[in-house]
Amino acid sequence: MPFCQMKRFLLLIATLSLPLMAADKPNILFIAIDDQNDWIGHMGGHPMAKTPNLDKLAARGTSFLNAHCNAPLCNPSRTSLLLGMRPTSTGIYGLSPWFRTVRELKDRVALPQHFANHGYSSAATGKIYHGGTGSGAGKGKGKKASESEDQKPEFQLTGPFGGVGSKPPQKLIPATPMGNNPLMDWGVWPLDNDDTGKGDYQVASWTVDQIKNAPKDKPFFLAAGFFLPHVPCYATQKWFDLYPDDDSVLPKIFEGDRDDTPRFSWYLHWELPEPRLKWIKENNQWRNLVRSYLACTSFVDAQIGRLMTALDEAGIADNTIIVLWGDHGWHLGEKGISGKNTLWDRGTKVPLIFAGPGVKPGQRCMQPAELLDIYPTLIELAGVPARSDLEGLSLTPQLKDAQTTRERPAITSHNQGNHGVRSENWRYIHYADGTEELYDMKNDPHEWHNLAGKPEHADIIKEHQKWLPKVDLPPAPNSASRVLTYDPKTDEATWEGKTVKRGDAIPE
Ligand SMILES: [Ca+2]
Ligand SMILES: [Ca+2]
Repeated sequence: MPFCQMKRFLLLIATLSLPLMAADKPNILFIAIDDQNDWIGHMGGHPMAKTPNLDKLAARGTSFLNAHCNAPLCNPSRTSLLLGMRPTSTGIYGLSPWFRTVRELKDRVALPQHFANHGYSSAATGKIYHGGTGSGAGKGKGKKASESEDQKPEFQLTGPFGGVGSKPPQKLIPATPMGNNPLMDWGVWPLDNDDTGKGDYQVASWTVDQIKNAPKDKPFFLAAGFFLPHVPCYATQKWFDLYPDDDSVLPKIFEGDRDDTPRFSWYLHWELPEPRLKWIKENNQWRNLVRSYLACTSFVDAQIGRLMTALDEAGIADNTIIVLWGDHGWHLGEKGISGKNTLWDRGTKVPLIFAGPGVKPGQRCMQPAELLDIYPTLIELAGVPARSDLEGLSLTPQLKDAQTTRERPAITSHNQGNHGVRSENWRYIHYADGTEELYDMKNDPHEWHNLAGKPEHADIIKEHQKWLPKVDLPPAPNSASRVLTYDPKTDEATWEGKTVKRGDAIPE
């Protein structure tokens, strides 16, 4: 048989056998946690963090303890993960635009769509994309996906939006600087210890229903996106009771830590609703914030436990790949700030756990991994057709043997020209104005002592510079919120449309 006829014949066989093969494929349970740093029991980011369900999930699979987001902010991180492209390749750096409004990305096949195109049913609830299950990014900025009616849905079926849920009538903490944003709040809520009114509780309930009623003739791609511990960090009293009400909960900080970080590091989070540590301390909110964040993490952990129980009870745990990820880290006083938008481990390191068929249980992997690796990894694990347009690396070698070297470091970008390169032992940061940081992560895991500029480390820096993105696009049209640009000719930065000059005082 001539080659092209043979190819056509094989294609026919493949097409005919598709429904049968699809039923044999593993399900995917895709779990996202918003703003979750490494304060997870087995990850060791906080010695008191109580996450028994995430630890059980990790024991059933492989947990990456050196995994990093590709952008330290919701919209760009999630866009990168779900498209399998670096933020520097999409130009999506801010909370807007929703990527479907960008001409080059409009028809790009996102991860859940790829699975739906290959025999999977796809469903989602809560915060998967920045705009939930696939509408526009942000409120009032950028276009909603519904404006382009020919657009394929991101998911075939969508559930509740989730989000904050039950809210106190007014903020529980004093007015915060830089705009007193209503999201900047935390504390015990609701007061009656009832969790059922919380958005994340409803997200879990809907997901449990989907698991119970999953069709038997088709594998599923089911996505559950939890909102907490994103601010406002409201949790009921029982979750606070897991943590001592004293200063032993506070993270370690180093006074004067920012003395050796370049001024440009401030530009990345120049003016934000998230209060600085100075305000948090002055208003006696540090312990409250830390306990609130931990309480929310434990609450979300319990919701994830409900999903795992549902999988066990439905008898499909053995045929379901679970992937769990956080979209970026969060500072709780470290380096003088709260919030995200940084290129240090506290801002970039995230939980990343795989469990299920093809994943060796009980492994901890120290190799650097990136969230955009999830797309090619799931493709390989599930045996759906590969794609040639993905920028991540499949982690299946590490899922079989956690010691296997991954051929490159993890790279996080926050706007054009600002990149963090995280290898097994080092973190190198390059800012748009050419300033740099280097940390010895083995001996200085809190990144307190910037070694850039010391001649003995010139080779290490050079080695890490090799990995700076070769494609480094300016912001996509209609970019807004957390967008930073820099003009080397004038040495002026522009943060959210406002010029920042060398002499300007750092906003508090
Ligand atoms: Ca987020
Ligand atoms: Ca320092």
